[in-house]
Amino acid sequence: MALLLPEESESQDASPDTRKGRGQAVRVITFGTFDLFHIGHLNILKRAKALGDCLIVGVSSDELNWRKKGVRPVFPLAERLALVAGTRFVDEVFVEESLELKGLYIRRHQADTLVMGDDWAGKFDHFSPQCEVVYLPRTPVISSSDIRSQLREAS
Ligand code: C2G
Repeated sequence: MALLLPEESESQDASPDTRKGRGQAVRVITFGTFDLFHIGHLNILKRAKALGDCLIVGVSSDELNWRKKGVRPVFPLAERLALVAGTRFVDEVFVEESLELKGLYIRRHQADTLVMGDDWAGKFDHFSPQCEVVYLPRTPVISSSDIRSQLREAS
């Protein structure tokens, strides 16, 4: 089942065939570049963690960003990994090498729930037989691309 959750609501699925229903730790996974780490990134990590007990984050490699989005992140991968891992909401980080490997990453990390911002709404619904898919509203106004443009204009 794919869900588009409003601000501050929680996923309620506690049926007996879910980890939550069995009283086990619920594993949540999310993905992103997290370049120029900002409040929108912190908010989604905080809200993703609130949907479970353990938050695992796939941080997109520099190569993936260049190949898929034509963008070179300002902060190198090692720093983006460290920033994400350094927040108190994140339990594990790994490198997302390919957008096409999401199914594998979800299985490998035994994720019960996939969380993405609603700029991705509908894009990952096909994973719903594998795990719950939740889209959270983006934090308004701020984005890494806007920060990049503002810095360019200011220089
Ligand atoms: N985000 C947000 N609010 C913002 C900006 C970003 O909620 N104002 C969310 C995005 O929706 C995403 C996460 O923060 O879920 C990471 O955002 P980006 O670093 O922009 O990630 P993106 O480049 O969209 O990469 O496999 C998917 C991609 O790697 C996602």
